[in-house]
Amino acid sequence: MRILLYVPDNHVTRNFVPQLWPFLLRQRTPSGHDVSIIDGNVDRLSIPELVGWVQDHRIDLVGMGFMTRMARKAYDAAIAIRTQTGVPVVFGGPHVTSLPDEALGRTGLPRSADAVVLGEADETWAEVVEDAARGSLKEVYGPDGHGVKPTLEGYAPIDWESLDLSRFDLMRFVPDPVRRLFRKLRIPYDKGYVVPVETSRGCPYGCEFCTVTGFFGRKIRSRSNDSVIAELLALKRIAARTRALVSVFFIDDNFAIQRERLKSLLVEMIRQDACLPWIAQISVNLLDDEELVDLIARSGGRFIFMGLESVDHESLRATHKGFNKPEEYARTLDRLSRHNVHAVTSFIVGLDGDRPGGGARVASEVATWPPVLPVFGLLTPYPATPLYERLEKQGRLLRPKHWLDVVAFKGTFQFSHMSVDEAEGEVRAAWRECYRPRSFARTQRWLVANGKAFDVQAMFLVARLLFRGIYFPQPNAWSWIRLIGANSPTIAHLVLRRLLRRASAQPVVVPSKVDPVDIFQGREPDE
Ligand code: B12
Ligand code: SF4
Repeated sequence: MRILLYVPDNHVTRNFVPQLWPFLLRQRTPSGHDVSIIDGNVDRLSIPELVGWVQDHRIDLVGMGFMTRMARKAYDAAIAIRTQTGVPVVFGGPHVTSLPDEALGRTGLPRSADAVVLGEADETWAEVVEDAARGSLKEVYGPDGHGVKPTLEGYAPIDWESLDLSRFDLMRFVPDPVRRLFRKLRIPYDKGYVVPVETSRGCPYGCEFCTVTGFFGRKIRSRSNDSVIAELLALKRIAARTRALVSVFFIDDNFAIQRERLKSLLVEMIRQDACLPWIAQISVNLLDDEELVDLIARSGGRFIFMGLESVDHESLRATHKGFNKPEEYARTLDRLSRHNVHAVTSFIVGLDGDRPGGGARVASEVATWPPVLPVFGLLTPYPATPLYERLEKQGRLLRPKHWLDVVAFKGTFQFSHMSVDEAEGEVRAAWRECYRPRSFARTQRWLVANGKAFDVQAMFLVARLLFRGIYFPQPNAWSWIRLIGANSPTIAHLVLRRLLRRASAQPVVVPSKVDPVDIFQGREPDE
């Protein structure tokens, strides 16, 4: 059979990190079948284009996996494929696991999938493919409707070396003049990839809004260190072969949830020279450990994504996240920053303790910390979460099927101390305050005053421009020019300092092969 694994886009943001599931399932497809992958977040095909692709490539089976906010696109695309080509469509992933009946046409919506796979499909996918090849797909895969929880002990490394990653090359978005500037600044990369790698699944914390504990379970399952190291070494080979800056996104829900296991992995990475710059998600409470932070830094850890959610105890308690202690945030961020590890701090607006003025309050707290990349979202009740169930019982859901009509940053339920308009306004206020030109300038001043290298300064500047662009989309070149103009003093400061330093240094030959970790190492090549 010819199989297409398709990731529907979310209409709103693009993301250029490949989704892991299609690569994982491709590897678990029994031999004798051809698997193609289209990630709609990168190749944003319209539905007619997708149907045309399925016909042109004579596809026999389509698999789609999606989060809640992509469900509408998935349903519409699947209906078009099924009715116009007759090719069967199988759904999997967190949304369909929560609401299988919706896709099977049992809730009043037209049927969109021939079959749904509940939970983790590592072990059920081969059966699905074989059933499809025989023309006898079942409607539902997964025991008792609860899904399978595979052990990750025998997890084979994803064979990234045999895959074409060019669609995910981030450097292709860099305009030529900027590339030339990169060369002048001796940034030695032709390509840039962020590759997802998982080492464990599960999280015991059970925050009220999160689907992870329900979907992956409280019990942590992990891969062997050897399997992870083999994958990292293969990525290092890709980096060296293609002059690419390959960064790894460890997509584990809570990378440090088993601290000793993580430490042993990081020690092995260092020992076996399997370090690449990496990003991971770690709860802030788990970073109160100097040894761990030191290992994170030495193994290539550069950014930690942490769900701080709020700076208010009441709001944190309301969402079952009382283990976050706002009074400890600054100390932890400072510890990270001393090791040249930085944080993407995620906040949720609209928690039950939140009140008008909260957006500005968070922004003023953030301004007192070492620089971070703050992101803000409006609390959204995802199906099958304790939050969804509570709000439903309390009669507070304003759009109970909000995924059928996703509007970014739009309220979907009645907040406890704010109107919907007020809550939406607080999100806007938080973004605006944290991404004002003066906040860019403050970040740059702090980095210089604290002796952070050019690479770190540049990384912050670029990341802050991109993050700002996600919330305040820059629809055309002119709006980017205005944004860059507004921040031109900061940009000029950064570039001039670099050029002046270079002018005063001896000429250095650009190395043909550079360890990708170097660029983020916190030291400058000419120092
Ligand atoms: C990495 C990640 C991201 C990355 C995505 C980049 C990337 N390339 O992966 C980033 C940081 C950008 C991101 C953003 C968001 N994310 Co996210 N993210 C994750 C995370 C941590 C890992 C995803 C992953 O790869 N998991 C490992 C793979 C193996 O698991 P899987 O994808 O579930 O696949 C398995 C099964 O589901 C199934 N399966 C999946 N698809 C298919 C398809 C078929 C055909 C079959 C048979 C089986 C199958 O089999 C797979 C193997 O067992 C998950 C949490 C988690 N642990 O999954 C959240 C998660 C997916 N994200 C979530 C959310 C809410 C978001 C955001 C909306 C947050 C926000 N408010 O902005 C955004 C939306 C981004 C967007 N593009 O629209 C939710 C989704 C909940 C839901 N019901 O929709 C999750 C589950 C976390 C949570 N807190 O609940 N995310
Ligand atoms: S700590 Fe993170 S992954 Fe775990 S339940 Fe809370 S939000 Fe979800």
